[in-house]
Amino acid sequence: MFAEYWNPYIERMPIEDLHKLQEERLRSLVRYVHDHSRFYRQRFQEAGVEPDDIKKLSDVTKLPFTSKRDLRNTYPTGMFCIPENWVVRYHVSSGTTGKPTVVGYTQGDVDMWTESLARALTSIGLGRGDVIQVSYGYGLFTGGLGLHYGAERIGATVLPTGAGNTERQIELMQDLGSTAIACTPSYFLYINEVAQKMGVSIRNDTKLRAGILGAEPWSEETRKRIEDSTGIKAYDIFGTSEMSGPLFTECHLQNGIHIWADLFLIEVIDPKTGMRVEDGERGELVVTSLDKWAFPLIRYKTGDITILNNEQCECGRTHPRIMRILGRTDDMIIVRGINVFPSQVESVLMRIPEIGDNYQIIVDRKGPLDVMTVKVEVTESTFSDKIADLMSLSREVGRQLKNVLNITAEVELVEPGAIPRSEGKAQRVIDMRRV
Ligand code: DLL
Repeated sequence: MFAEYWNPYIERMPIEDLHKLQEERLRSLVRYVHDHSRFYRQRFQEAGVEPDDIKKLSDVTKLPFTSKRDLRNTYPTGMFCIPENWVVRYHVSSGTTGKPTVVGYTQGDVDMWTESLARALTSIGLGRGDVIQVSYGYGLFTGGLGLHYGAERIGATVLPTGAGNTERQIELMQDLGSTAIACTPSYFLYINEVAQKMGVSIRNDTKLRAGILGAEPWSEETRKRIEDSTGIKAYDIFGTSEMSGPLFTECHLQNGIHIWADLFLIEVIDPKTGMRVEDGERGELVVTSLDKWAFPLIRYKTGDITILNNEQCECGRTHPRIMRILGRTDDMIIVRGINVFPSQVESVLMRIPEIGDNYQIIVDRKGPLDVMTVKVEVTESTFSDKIADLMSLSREVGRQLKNVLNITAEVELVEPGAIPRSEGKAQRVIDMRRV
C-alpha cells in the first residue's frame, strides 16, 4: 500500500496560491542573497537591480542569469551565503572540463532535497514495503545519497549497493527482493545484459517493478525497450548537483517531470537571446531556488534543453512539468552546420529491432568536412544469424538517421559488447574535433 501524495496540501495547491507562495519566497530570497553574498550583490549592481525592485513573480526577469562558469570562477565556495561551519555536507561534481564545482547544504537544505524526493518517489507509487536498490554512485556524486535519504524518508527499505559490482547487484536484488532500482538508464541496460548472461530474468526471477532512471539523457524508445525486456516501469528522474542533486520525477502517469514549484521557480528560455520561449516550445531550463540557503540559485542556466508544460497533470498535482530533457546546449553536436542531439540519434536507433542497446557518436573532421560516424552494436541474434545482411542493415540505419537528422552519417555496426559499458553516465559522444 502507498499514499498517493506525500504532501497533498502542497502538491495539489491551487495554482494562484502556489504563485503567491513563489512570489513571497522570491522576494525573501533576493533580499537574502543580496545581504549574504558579495557575489550576488555585485551581480545585482552590474544588472542595476535592487532587492526592492522584485515585487511580482514576473520581476524575476530583472535578475541576472548565473551559470556553471560563475561556480568555477568562485571555486570552491565563493557563491555560498552562509559561513562554512554551517555547511553540513559538500558534494562535488567532477566537471568534464576545467575545475570541479562544489555545492554545500545546510541541514534545512538536505531536508528540502529529501522532501522533494519523498514527494517524487511517492508519486511513482513507492512507499513502505518497497526495497529500493540505490545503484547510483555514493560519495561526491549526489545520486546515491540523494536517493538514499528520499527512500528512507518514505519508509521504504534502502539497499545501498552504489554503482558497480554488477553480478553482486543482481544476486542481492534477488536475495533481498528489490522492488525498485535507481541508476542511470545505461547502467540498468547493462545490469539487464549481465543478468541474462547469469541466466537471471529480471521479469521472472526478481521482484523488480520500477526503475528510477536518470542523470543522463535517454529517449522514449529506450524506455520502451527497458519496459518490454524486463517488465518494469521506467521513470525519468531529473536534477543537477547545483540544484541539490536528483529532485524530480515523473508521476505514475509517466508524462513529464513534475517540478515542485514551492521549491524551485523555473523558466525556459532561448539560450541565445535569454528571452522566455512560449510554453510548449523547446528552450534552456533556468532555475531559481526558493528554499535553499547555503548555496541558493538565482536564474541558474542549467544548459539542459526541455519543454515547459503548465497544463495540470491528470494525477491532480498542480505544479508545472518539464518534458524529457533532450540534451544539453553544450552536448549538441554541430555537424556541417546542422544541430544534432545524441538523444535524436538514440531515438532512431532504438526503434530498429536488430540494433542493440549501445551506441557511440564519433565526430571528426576530414579535410574541410565534418564527418559523423554512428557506431552501434547489433543484437546477439542479429550477430549470430550469419544470414543477416549487415550491409543492408547498415544502409537502413543510415537512411533512417538521414530522415530524422537531415544529415548523412556513416554507420558502423559492431558486435555485441564492443562498446564500453558505464556504471554511471554513459559517454555517447566522442568529438575528435575538440581533441
Ligand atoms: O546527475 C543529479 C542526478 C542524479 C539526477 C541522479 C538524476 C539522478 P549532475 O552530475 O550535476 O547531477 O548532472 C546534471 O545531468 O544538467 C543534465 O544534463 C543531466 N541529467 C540529469 N538527469 C537527467 C535526465 C546529476 N533525467 C546533469 N535526463 C543535468 C537527461 C539528465 N539528462
